[in-house]
Amino acid sequence: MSSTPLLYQGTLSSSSWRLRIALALKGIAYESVRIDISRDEQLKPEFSPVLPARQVPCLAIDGQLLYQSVAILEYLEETRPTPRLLPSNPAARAQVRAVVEVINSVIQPLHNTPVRKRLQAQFGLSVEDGNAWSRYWIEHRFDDLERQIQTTRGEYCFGDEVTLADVFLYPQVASTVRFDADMSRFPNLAAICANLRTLPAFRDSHPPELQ
Ligand SMILES: N[C@@H](CCC(=O)N[C@@H](CS)C(=O)NCC(=O)O)C(=O)O
Repeated sequence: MSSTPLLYQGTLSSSSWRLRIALALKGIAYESVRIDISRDEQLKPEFSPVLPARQVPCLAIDGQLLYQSVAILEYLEETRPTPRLLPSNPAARAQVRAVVEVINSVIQPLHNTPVRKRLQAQFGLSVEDGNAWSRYWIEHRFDDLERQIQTTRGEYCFGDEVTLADVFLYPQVASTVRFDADMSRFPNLAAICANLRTLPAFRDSHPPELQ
């Protein structure tokens, strides 16, 4: 395995986007392989040795293959702690991880491409109906995030230091344009993302399709 980290990432994949941001923030140089989820390339036999869960992202680093973005980001945080993306205070760390979990486990699975394709195949939904279904869940959960972050935010989700909460929020919000979510309902989330976009690690992380 090469000593340069290798990121297996998906076109338009918000989970992969989190890693691009964190790798840039931590100054880790890497190479990457792009996998087209819309064409189900993650299911190709040639990728099965490197995508254990047949999902992206996966990161080959330090002689091992890691998958699941939360696990990968925690690994990077432990092995390359500068700059810190998790606060040192345990209560603050739990708050950051809670936002991470809402985005990772509650929101993203409900707009994952194969989930929307399954709605079409099993229930005969149109692409537009599938997008509307995802949009409903995104906006429903953004209502909660908007309220929570109102009390913790500064420039970013938690005060004026970038944390993993921002690393997860930014791609989630930026991807949401694909589902026509009404961001005017979420002024705190929108303002935080505008602030994040001034930072090169966030600004330069967009996939070509979502500049
Ligand atoms: N919780 C996982 C989510 C991974 C995930 O859902 N990845 C999507 C792209 S964002 C994917 O690979 N979709 C194809 C599939 O599920 O078959 C992570 O954070 O790594």
